[in-house]
Amino acid sequence: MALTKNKKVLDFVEAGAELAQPDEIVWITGDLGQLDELRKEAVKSGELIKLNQSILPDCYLHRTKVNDVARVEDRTFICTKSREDAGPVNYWMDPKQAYELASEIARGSMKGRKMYVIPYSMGVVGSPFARYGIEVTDSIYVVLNMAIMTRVGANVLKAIGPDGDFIKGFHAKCNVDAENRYIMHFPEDNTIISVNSAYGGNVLLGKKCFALRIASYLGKNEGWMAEHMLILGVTFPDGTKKYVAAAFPSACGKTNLAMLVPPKHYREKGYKIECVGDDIAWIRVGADGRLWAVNPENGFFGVAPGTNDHSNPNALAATKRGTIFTNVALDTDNMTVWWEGLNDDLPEHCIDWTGKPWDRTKFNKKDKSTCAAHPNSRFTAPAKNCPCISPEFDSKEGVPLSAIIFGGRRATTTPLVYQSRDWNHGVFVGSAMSSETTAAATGATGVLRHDPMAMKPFAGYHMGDYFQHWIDMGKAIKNPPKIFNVNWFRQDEDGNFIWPGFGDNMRVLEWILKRCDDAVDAEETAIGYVPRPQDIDLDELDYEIAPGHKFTQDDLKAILAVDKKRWAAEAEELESYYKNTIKTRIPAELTECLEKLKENCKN
Ligand code: GTP
Ligand code: SPV
Ligand code: MN
Repeated sequence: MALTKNKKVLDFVEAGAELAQPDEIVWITGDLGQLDELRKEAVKSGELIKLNQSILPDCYLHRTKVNDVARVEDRTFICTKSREDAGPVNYWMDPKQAYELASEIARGSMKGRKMYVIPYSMGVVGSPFARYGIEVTDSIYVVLNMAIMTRVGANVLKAIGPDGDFIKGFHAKCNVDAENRYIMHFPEDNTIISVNSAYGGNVLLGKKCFALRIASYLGKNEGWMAEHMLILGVTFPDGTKKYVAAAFPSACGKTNLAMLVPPKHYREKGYKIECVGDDIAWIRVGADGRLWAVNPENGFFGVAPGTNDHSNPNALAATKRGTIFTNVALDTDNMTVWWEGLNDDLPEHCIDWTGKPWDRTKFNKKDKSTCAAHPNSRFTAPAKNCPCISPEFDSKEGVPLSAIIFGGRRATTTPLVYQSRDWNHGVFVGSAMSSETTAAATGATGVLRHDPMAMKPFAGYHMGDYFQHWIDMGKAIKNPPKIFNVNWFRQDEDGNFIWPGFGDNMRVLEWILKRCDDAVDAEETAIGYVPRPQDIDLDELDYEIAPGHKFTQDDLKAILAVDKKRWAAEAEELESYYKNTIKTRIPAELTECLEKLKENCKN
């Protein structure tokens, strides 16, 4: 039975049903009993595998088709009337053609299936930040994931009201045919259509599709920002708190930084990190002239491989109940999960992510085809499970930002940390980001590409206009956060990470926060302010870059150094990206910064 009298909602659901022709329409109420029934149904059909309920209560495993394991950037479209408005780094399709194509693919695709109607909120229901959506889908996996990742149910319909608007999302898994997979966005119609996939980022339409692509477009028009950023809170020994947002590309460390456990001597002094969000931030200018951020999500869709008790104990703890695992390995001795980097106890009896028996004697870390879990295997865990979740997680106003951090995966060139000179230079630093590609999207990994503000795959409009929006926002912020860039991923000649990373990133965070208070000096270099090596706390640091090679202050010096030759080449490359890719819509403020960088790198 329909849960609302809102005609726009009813018309949208009816149109979806008319097209896809499901046997039945089921409204998701948010009722726990209803979700329980759906879990049972999914276990019966094999869509979910029930895990050991005494070790992992309410946890399930799901395996996708092998052709459907990551976001598909080349099948993700921004469908604006004018091609120019989608800009140079998005794939574009004419909206009329896109609607026709999607209709053709989805027509009759839910025959013999049920269509679920999910009313969901991005943000706390009733908060000034909150935006509402309705996703219709034929996948129970999508329903159960959305129920973790967003706030779902009848109260959302109430908040939309009898005449309110919402973001329309239509998902049909069809035959999960990679050749007919399309993730289409219609920012001018507040509409998203996704067909022939059942993988997270392509089908949990509240996440990347709505909260970044559609929301970035709304933000540009309404004067706010939707960013691919974690939000964390730092508590200082004197009890004060500061908040930081950080944009890193997919699988480049947001979840890990958001839940960081500081080294022992920091904890003993009274430092604490709390997580507000691990992937998306919606940001507005507050009445006090500062930037205020909320996390519009309600759960974590986190990368499993590499997550362990040392790297991210908080994320691991969050996955111990009420979690859906996707494409990890199944330890059949005790019906628990395993992935590369969880521990050294390779399970003896194990089913790999493709559903085949796994032979641990053939395992070779460097060869992906021998891995038990897919490199982009994920956990969907409720945010409330996280031991370090911030008390501000549910705040309707959000948290004020002291710093914004950009960062990428760069084996060379980019130092461990540097600070921009001011807001506009910070925007330039974000626009100049490049990062090595990861398994979070299909295609080759480890390829260096431009990924401005970690938004290359997520800005729902022209990248040049997006840069301009950042510049314009700067004019509206009386008390802007300071902007930094970090790189945890510098490598030695043998490919070892030089910086210890993870909890030890606290040492860099501390310097960043001191800079926000003007409490520490820095060296001015060609690219911005870099720490003096003695200002990064290396106390009790015990890290081996390679067997027999302990990390010392010389290694720190090496990863703080600014190599002008490399940066001259970097600037030249960036110039070509601006000129040949972004072309006409580059703000003058950014070309000025580029000219200054080129000048600074001479001789
Ligand atoms: P998305 O969910 O795709 O947006 O990824 P994310 O940015 O949240 O990345 P996440 O924190 O899940 O980390 C991705 C991978 O990078 C994992 O395998 C981590 O173990 C690894 N990683 C994270 N932080 C660090 C770090 O400081 N140093 C090193 N060497 N690896 C890290
Ligand atoms: C990312 O790829 O940045 C993710 C995972 O956070 S997905 O939801 O698939 O986009
Ligand atoms: Mn992400």
